[in-house]
Amino acid sequence: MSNEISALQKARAAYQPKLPKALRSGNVKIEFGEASHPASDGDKIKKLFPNTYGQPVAKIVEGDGILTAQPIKVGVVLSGGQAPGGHNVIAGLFDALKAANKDSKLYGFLKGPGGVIKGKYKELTPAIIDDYRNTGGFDMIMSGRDKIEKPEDLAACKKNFAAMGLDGLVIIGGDDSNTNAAVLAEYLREEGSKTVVIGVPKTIDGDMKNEQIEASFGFDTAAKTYSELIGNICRDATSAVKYWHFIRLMGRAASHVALECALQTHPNVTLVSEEIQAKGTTLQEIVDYIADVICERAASGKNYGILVVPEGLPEFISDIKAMIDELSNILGKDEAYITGLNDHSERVQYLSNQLSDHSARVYGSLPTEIQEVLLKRDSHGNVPLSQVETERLLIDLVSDKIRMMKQHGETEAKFSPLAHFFGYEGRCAAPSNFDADYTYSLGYAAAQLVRGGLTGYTVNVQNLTKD
Ligand code: FBP
Repeated sequence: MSNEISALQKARAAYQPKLPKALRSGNVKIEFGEASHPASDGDKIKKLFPNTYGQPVAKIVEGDGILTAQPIKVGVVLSGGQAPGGHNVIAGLFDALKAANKDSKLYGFLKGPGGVIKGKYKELTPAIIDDYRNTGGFDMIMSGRDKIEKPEDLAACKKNFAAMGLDGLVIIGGDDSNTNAAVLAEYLREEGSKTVVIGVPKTIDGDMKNEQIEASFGFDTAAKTYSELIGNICRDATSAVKYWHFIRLMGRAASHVALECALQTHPNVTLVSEEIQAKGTTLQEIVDYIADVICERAASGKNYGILVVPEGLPEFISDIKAMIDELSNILGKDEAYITGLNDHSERVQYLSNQLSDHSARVYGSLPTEIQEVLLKRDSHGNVPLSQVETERLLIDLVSDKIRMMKQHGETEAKFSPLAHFFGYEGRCAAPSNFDADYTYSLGYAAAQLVRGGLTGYTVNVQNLTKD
């Protein structure tokens, strides 16, 4: 690949992300507020995190504080799925550390948490950082989905940090990775290590939100990128007037991406998993609903349209969810045996005998590829939903339904479907100005928490657009 960068890349590289007023002043302190407490399971969490539970809310404000101005060494790791702005978190962290003391050092752990456990890292120099400012992707140091939770992995981290003389580690990741950050922070404090751990919430899925976190970074850019693609398809559909486009969007269990894109592009049908779950809708009811819309549009001469479906949908359809839960239980007990079976049909036969009658019927009605995907779990126990081609499943089932309706003379609809999946196309787009500013500020703020010696905190920036 050539090292030449395009005019657009040059313009993005020159963009100076905006910081909130307090961070801009260069003179900050940390103000402590009320003790924090989890929304649920307080007692259980307190037992698991005796050293870091209930720490006071910390706010970074302008003023003279006791944040260290000594040179410090900080590590950073990108974890989980790519999200636009990850590089700017690192750039913000780097700039803040250097602004406090030019001799401070930032090390990037390679390929996600696995790099932290193995002690694989590189020093991040000004030249490296400059190459990646305002760019999408996580390729500066790459990402991974390993967990840091086994006793030997935690001990390996402590050893690596001691050898590096690390004052702090910043973990940029989703809910699973921030759980990792909390576990590591607790362990290191218990062990008397000087390394503090700070989490930065990231995911395009938009489902890491609470009173403090208004949005997770990457969501804004990803939703805009997918919306542009969907908008183009809408125009194509109304130009060609002959295709129904079934578009699946990434977002794991949450429908936030699908809903945001629907608000931006107005497709004919948008399925929202949370609504489907709340109503207890079955797969057949969804298929009937889609077929009705297609037939109604056909009756007014429109044999084309757009349907948007969130990737997490299967887990929210009542009968499929029940079947996935049963499968998870069976896999929990017999995974080695099931994956050891050579043949797909042997696996289906075995599972059909173990599943309840209804779930066995639902499982049996799915295409082979989907049956196989539902047997996989990632290292955090999630079904790899991005591999379930829900749009194709719906196309198959809706086609059957319309064929039957035609046979009964109930419709004259012409149904020519096309399937699309947008996920990886949006996760590494250049960050929007919002994500570029937000992530740079997150990194800048994380540096202040490390300078303050805080551990077990998740960083957040509020009211970014206000002064
Ligand atoms: P995170 O939860 O790690 O942010 O991942 C987000 C995501 O993009 C999901 O939307 C998607 O289901 C998943 O990653 C895909 O995972 P992978 O990158 O392992 O294929």
